[in-house]
Amino acid sequence: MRVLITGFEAFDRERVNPASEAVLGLEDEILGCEIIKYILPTEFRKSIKVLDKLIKKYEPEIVVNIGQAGGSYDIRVERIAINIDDARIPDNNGNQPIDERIYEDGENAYFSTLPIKAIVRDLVEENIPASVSNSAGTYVCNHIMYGLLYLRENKYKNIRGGFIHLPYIREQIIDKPNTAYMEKSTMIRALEIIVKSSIENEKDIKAIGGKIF
Ligand code: PCA
Repeated sequence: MRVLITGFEAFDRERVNPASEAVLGLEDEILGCEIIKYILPTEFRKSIKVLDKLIKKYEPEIVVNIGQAGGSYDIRVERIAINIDDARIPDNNGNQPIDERIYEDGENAYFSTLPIKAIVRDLVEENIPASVSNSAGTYVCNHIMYGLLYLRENKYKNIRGGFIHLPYIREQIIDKPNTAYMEKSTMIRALEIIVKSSIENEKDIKAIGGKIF
C-alpha cells in the first residue's frame, strides 16, 4: 500500500511552512506502507495539476494534503472542501481569484473520505490537541482539498483522501506575541498518527465532534 502526503511551500512572507517541515520529517514507511512525500506549490491551479501527476505516477491508496493555518491552536482535521476560490492575498505566483468556482462541473462541496473522527480521537489520546474543522477556508488549502476530492470523484475512485491544517511552529511566532504554535516534533508525531489512523480505519467511527466555528 502507498500513501501520498504533501506539504505546501511557505507563503504570506513566512520563511517556512509547518506542513512541509512536518511532512519531510516523516519516516519512509509506516505500518508497512510506503510513504511518498512531496511539497506542492502554494498556487491556485498549478497545485492541483502537480497533485494529479503525482497520483497518476504513484497510484497511492491514501492521499493526505497538509497545510498551515496560522494562529490556530490545534490540529484541524478538515471535513469539507467547497467549490470556491476567494483569496485574501495573492498566491506565490501572484494569482488572486475572487469568488470563482474551482470546477464549473464540480459539486458545490465534497466531504473528506479520511476517517476524520478516528483521527481526532487518536491524536487526542496521545495528548495532541486536535478537532474536526468544518471549513478549510477559501484559499489554496481549500482549493487543493477540493481538487483532490474532485479528482477522486471523476478519475481516481478508489482513493481515500483529505486535508489537515497545522498551527505555526515556534520559529514563526517569535515576532507574533500571544500566538498559538506547536512544536515541530509534536507535528511529526501527529502526522504519523494521522497516517496510521487512515490506514487502520477504512470506515470512520461515530463520535461527537461538531462545533459552531
Ligand atoms: N495554507 C494556506 C495555503 C497553503 C498553506 O499551507 C491555506 O490555508 O489556504
